[in-house]
Amino acid sequence: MKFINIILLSLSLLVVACSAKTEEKPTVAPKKVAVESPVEFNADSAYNYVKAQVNFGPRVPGTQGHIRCAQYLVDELKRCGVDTVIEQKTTVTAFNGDKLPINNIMGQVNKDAMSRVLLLAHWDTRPWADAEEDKSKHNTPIPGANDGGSGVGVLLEIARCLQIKRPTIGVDILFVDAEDYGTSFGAENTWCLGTQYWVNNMPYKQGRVPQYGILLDMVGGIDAKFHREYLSQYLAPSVVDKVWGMASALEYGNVFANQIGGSIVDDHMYINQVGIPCIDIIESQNPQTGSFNPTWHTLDDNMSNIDSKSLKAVGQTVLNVIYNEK
Ligand code: AHN
Ligand code: ZN
Repeated sequence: MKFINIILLSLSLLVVACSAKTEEKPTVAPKKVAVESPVEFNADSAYNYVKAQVNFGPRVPGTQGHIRCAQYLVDELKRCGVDTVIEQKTTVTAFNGDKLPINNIMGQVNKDAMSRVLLLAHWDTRPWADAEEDKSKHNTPIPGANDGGSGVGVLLEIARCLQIKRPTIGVDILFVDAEDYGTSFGAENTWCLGTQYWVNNMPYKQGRVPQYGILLDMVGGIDAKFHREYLSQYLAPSVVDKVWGMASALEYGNVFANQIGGSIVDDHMYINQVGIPCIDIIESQNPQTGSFNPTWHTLDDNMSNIDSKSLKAVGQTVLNVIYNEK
C-alpha cells in the first residue's frame, strides 16, 4: 500500500512538473462544472407531488378520485402563486360511448407576456390495466404513478420553482384530461380527448399563444431513458435540440439519449396540429420492452416504480430551458 502511494505521489508530481513546463495555467485542472441552475429543482418535492395524486386513487374521469384530484391540482397551482388558473370543464364521448366529464386545468405564470412556453402533461389515469398478462386484471384501473402522476408532479414542482424566481417569459402549465381512455383497436383519435377539446377551444387572448410546447409523459420510470421521439423530431426539431442540448449541458446526456426513438400518438400531436411546435418527453425505446416503460398500463405502475433521478433530470432540464428564454 505504502509503496503504491509513493508511486502515485511521484507520478502526480511528475504530471505537475510537466504541465508547469508547458503552460502558465494553474496546475489544478478546473473541475468541469455543469451549467448553473438558477433554481434547484427538488426531486423529493416532485416525488411527493406524484404520491399525493396516487393517494387519491385512480383518477378516472367520472370517479371520486378524479374530482378530488382536480381540486388538489387547482389548489396547488394557486399555492405556487400562478397568476390565474383556468378550468375548462366539458363532457366528451369515448370510443365505447362512455360520457366523460373532463377538466383541463391551466395555470399561467406572467399571464400577459407575449413570449410564452406551454408545458403540459395528462393528469387522468387509465381505467384498464390491459397490458397485464393476466386477463382477469384488464378491467382494474391502474394506479397511474408514472402514467398520469409523473408529468404532473414534475410540472407542479416547476410551478413551485417559478415562484421562487420568476422567469422572463410567460409559462402556461396545462394539465390535460382524458388522454388515456383510448383503444389500440381503431382510430388513434380515441386518445387525448382532453387535448383535442383544448386545441379547439384555446382560452388565449390575442397574441398570447405559446411559441412552443413541451409534453411530459411517463417521465418517472426506473432508469428512464428518453430518445428523441420520432414525431417531435419531425415536427419540432429545434425544440428537441433545445431540450436535449440543455440536458447535455446539465450532464443528463445519459437520460436524454441523442438518438431518434419511436413514434407516439400523444397529446403533442394535437398541439402541433394548431401550429404550436410541441415535443414529447417519453420513454419510447425501453430496453426491456422496445417501447414504453415495462409498467405501462399494468398494476405495477405504482410508487415503488417511480425513480426520483428521472424526475430530477427531466425537471431540472425543462426548468432551465424556461429560465434560458428571454
Ligand atoms: C398509444 O398507445 C396510441 N398512445 C399511448 C399514449 C399514452 C398512453 N401515453 C400514456 N398512456
Ligand atoms: Zn397510458
